[in-house]
Amino acid sequence: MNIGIVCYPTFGGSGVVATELGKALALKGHHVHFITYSQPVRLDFFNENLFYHEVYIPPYPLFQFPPYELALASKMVDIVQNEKLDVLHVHYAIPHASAAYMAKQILLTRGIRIPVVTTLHGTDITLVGKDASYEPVVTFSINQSDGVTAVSADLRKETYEYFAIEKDIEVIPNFINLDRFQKQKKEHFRAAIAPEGEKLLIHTSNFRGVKRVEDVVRIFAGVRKEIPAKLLLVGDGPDRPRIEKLCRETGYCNDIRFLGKLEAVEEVLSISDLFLMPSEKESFGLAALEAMACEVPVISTNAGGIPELNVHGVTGMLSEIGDVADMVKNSLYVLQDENLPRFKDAARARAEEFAVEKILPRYEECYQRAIATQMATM
Ligand code: GMT
Repeated sequence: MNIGIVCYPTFGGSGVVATELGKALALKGHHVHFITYSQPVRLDFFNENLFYHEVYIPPYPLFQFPPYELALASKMVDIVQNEKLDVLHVHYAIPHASAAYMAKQILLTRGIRIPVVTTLHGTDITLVGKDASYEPVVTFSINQSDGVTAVSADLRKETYEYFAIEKDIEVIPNFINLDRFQKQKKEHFRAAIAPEGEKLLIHTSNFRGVKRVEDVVRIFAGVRKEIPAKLLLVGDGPDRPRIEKLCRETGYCNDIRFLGKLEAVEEVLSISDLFLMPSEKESFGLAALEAMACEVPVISTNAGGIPELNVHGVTGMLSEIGDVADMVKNSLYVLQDENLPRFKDAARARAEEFAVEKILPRYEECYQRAIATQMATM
């Protein structure tokens, strides 16, 4: 198949999923065309089946807000027509689904039919999308898609609750490349960071409000009061200054390290004992899946789709949003030497259920169905 993938090129979960999907499809022999405003960060190799098309917005003094959606739709028209795409797969509804609708209508006037598959990732539905500023366009463009997928059953439920959706939404969960995300031998690295054999806790995110990174620091402080431990914070974002201040206030500043945006996150996950995900919203929790693949159990909230991944008492433990005391108690339980090995093994075993090889065929089937649905309307 000739597949167009539209996504955000950043470290965010939707961009990572879209890029890993495109890479896996290309390795299977499909031709994959990425259409984004810059090279996706996870597009770290090329083969003969991978193509990248940059969306360019010519600057003009009148544009206080550059019209990205129009430039994107125009680029989609160009690539679908000239590269003879069979299907367009857009990740994150805003503004990709509506841009795809516009491209589809323009192409129709040229006698070209292109099926569009929209994948809903999370905040495009649960936070941004349901805001009245976007809701009518999001509802319309989801309903105009030929195939719609959501990354968890919870996200599908929320989409039906918040929007008047007439389409069937298929749940296709996030997936993981187990060759890359596996425990690596990095003992020298661990010895440098935790020389006294301290337990290592880790959190990775974009440091936004929904991630509740303050709770990460409070959980760590509670654990640190009881046992020797260190905290690794991976990522960056708007909440970082507040988090740094809180770290100083806990008195454990010297046990907390900010590592910034790391590409080889699997290397630090490999030396960690416990992953903290106290999110307020999380449609799936790709970061937790990456940790589990590296044999790191997860202390999380029960928000959104997290319980569809993290199994309470098996791969980690779940608490109510904001219940820091419970998350401290759970962390100390999982970290006990008699408990940790079985949690680590179970985390890896659970991650294996989401191997890319298992999930990829479901996207291929989804494309085939979208193409067939389009044909049936001709
Ligand atoms: O909020 C983020 O972490 C970024 C966001 C995105 O769309 O880029 O992530 C969402 O999509 C991921 C991939 O499907 C999911 O694993 C995350 O759970 C989801 N984040 C939220 O729902 C907050």
